[in-house]
Amino acid sequence: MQKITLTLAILAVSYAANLSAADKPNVIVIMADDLGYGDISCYGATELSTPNIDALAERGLRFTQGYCSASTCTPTRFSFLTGKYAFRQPGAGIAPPNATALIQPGTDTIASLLKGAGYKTAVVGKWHLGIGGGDAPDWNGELNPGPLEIGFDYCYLLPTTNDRVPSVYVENHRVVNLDPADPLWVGRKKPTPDHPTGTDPDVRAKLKMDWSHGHNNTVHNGIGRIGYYTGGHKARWRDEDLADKWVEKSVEWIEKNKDDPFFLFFASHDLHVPRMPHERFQGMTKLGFRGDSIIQLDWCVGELTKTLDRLKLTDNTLIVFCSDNGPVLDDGYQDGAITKLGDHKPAGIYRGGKYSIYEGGTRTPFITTWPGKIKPGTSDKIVCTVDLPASMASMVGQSLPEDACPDSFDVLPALLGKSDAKGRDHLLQQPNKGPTLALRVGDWKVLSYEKTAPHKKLTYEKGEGKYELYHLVDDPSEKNNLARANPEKLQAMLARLEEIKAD
Ligand code: NG6
Ligand code: CA
Repeated sequence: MQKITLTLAILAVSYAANLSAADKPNVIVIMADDLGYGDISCYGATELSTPNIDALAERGLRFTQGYCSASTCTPTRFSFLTGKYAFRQPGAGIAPPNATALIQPGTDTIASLLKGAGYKTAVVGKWHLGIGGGDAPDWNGELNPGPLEIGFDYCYLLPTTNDRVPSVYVENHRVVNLDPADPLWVGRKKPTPDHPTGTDPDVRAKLKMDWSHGHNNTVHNGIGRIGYYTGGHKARWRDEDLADKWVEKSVEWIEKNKDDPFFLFFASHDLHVPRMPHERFQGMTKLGFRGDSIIQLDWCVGELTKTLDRLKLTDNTLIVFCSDNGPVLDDGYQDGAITKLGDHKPAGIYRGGKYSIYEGGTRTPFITTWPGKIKPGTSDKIVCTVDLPASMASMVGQSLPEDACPDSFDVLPALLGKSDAKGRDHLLQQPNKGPTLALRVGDWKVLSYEKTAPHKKLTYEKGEGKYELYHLVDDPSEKNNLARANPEKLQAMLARLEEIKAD
């Protein structure tokens, strides 16, 4: 590991030697939520159109083998920020409403590395990595530690997810608009017998969007949530307004920081459930609110790129567009995602989706643009969100501290579409938390089910056996398990997986 770190550091320094100050571009990472490989038109969707995301692909590089590191949110976001696979970190599964900060102050992150290189840094949107310390977040007091303790100068957050309580914004260390006379309480049990929940038949009959599984605790904005909360009424948001808020806060922050190099992590909640886009987007597709949320996401991308144009920052900004995991249709609400699906293929040709260890879980849209620096086209290099910390550090000439970002590879040449770029030669894939893991090496992929997968119920398919082996070029949809037919390859792949786990 040390050798790799040292090599990365040397690479970073040598690359940095060729850089001038003008080569410290602004960096915006736009991470969509639950967006699948086939969900946008530049990746083959025909039932809806995403002109603003397509425009990124037209003037940039569209990756056909771009991955997120897990098929659920918290582990992917953890790995994206820290450059470390989430299976190495205890507690890095899907975070519950009252989770405290998963990434401890002082941890090197993509934000701290860029900050160290003189960048202004911000995260706007979904966090879902826990916030605050102690036994539970102090929702009425200081929410510390949080993003500000791991390299971000500013944050405006949905602290958990849009289906988890509390339905409030957090700005830096505080809940926004919280009235001390109406304190916020978040817990795991109904606080009073008359507390409105989605399981009460009278309440359920009046819901704006009914639940299908889970999501029947506290009702807010006519929608049942995961977890219970009371109070904080003035602080509560409407689902319909979230996307507008992310754009408003991002634009404000970009305007304020336009004279310095900046890094913005734009963490959209679209298209995570409950899919309740703004009224102006409702009904824009024939796919129901899942499709309409994709249009809302596309609108956000358009607002960000328009802002860069207006401020004349486009040519000096590297945008990375990606997703946190693959697609899911029914994720707990009856929103028409299944009934209105028609010919739309959320994961494209890939098997599985969110929660799954198959390609559909992690092979997701991945686009880089930097006009004048990245030649437009497509790339089949393997890149992953976990590589962004090392790659961005390399770009700005920051060497990685020892032991920082251990699983993050410098794939900058691949991200920039350099002709001699290699990308990754191997990649570990994870559903939520261990022990099910997959390893891709070159064109081969092994799936190892050591115990029951954590989300068996929700996974699109079950494993055919304890191990599966696929040749991804001959069989991209992972239909033909070669484990029994090719025991030597299987053993070699499993041995490599064990090596990486022990690293
Ligand atoms: C699951 C939720 C699902 C979603 C997911 C996290 C139920 C039944 N399912 O536990 O709706 O919230 O967690 O999604 O409650 S993620 O994209 O943030 O990982
Ligand atoms: Ca997600």
